[in-house]
Amino acid sequence: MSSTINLGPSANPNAKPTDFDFLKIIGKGSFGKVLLAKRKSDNRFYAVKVLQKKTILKKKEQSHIMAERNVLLKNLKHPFLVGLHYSFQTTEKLYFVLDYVNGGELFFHLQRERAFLEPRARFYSAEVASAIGYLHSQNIIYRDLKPENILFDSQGHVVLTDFGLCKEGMEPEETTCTFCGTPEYLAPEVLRKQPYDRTVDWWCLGAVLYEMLYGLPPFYSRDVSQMYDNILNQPLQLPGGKTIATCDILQGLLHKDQHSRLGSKADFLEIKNHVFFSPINWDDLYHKRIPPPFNPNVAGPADLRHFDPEFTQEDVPSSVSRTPDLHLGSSGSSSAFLGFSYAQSDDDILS
Ligand code: ISQ
Repeated sequence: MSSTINLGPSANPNAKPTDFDFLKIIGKGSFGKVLLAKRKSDNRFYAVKVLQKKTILKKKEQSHIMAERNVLLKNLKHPFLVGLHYSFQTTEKLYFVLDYVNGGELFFHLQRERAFLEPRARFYSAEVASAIGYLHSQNIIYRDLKPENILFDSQGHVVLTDFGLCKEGMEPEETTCTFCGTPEYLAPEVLRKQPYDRTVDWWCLGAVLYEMLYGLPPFYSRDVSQMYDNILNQPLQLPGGKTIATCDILQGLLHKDQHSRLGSKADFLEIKNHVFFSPINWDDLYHKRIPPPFNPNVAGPADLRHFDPEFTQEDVPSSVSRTPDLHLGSSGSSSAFLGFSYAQSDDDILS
């Protein structure tokens, strides 16, 4: 029933779930779980993302389409994208061995402080923009930028997770609630179910920036249907106290018409060159030569202090570690579509 999936260059045919001790659930998305795991061979910590194959292979006969979009076959690597060490599969599940990032969610820190001052919001939004610009250069639309996908590493640099998810081929896992966690930032064209392009990511960047500066998402209402109506029909409100440059970039990124939105003509270049980012040296930013404005102060790799206890108190389901299904290597794989991507990590020898 379950077919072997082409995991691309990250596939490690020798790896298996019993290589790890699965310790805690540290994240839950609509497509699977992320577990804190300790690799037995070297006692190092990793974030292991586990996906059910059946949720990805939505329809049995879909595997031939979208070869071009199989982002797993791309070698993605960027300083602000979570690094993928390797991947493997069993008959039922896919495992992605990722960097364990323990500085906490950006929005965990934002909630504690209510809002960030402009220089701090500028630094984080620049790192996010840099990662989005890179994904676009690889013909990948993030689409799903949302608060819980923006993490900090131990030094306080941004790390994006869950990029390159191609929604069309995927359905949420039944066991996880689609509406758990913070709702994503929905661009008007996404809400209207109209065709979208890379400019959705610049809308989402605007939404993140707005929330960092004001403490609430743009067009916010406690009533979700009112919020959707606000996104579609109400003009953007920019309460006082912000600079002209800040107001201008927010208006540009949060333009309802995707064709007039900042980034619609020259993509990342337009964002890079906006006056709001004039204090940013983009080359220094990329090379992490700009000191982060805040240090997450983590004790060590096992330090879970910045993770929501809702996740960290939960037990790891035995199905993840028990391996009831036969272990599969990467040979003879069908090139089943898998719209999922991670950046390749530096320090790994594959296979
Ligand atoms: C890495 N470290 C911590 C949490 C994570 C959540 C999702 C993907 C990767 C992660």
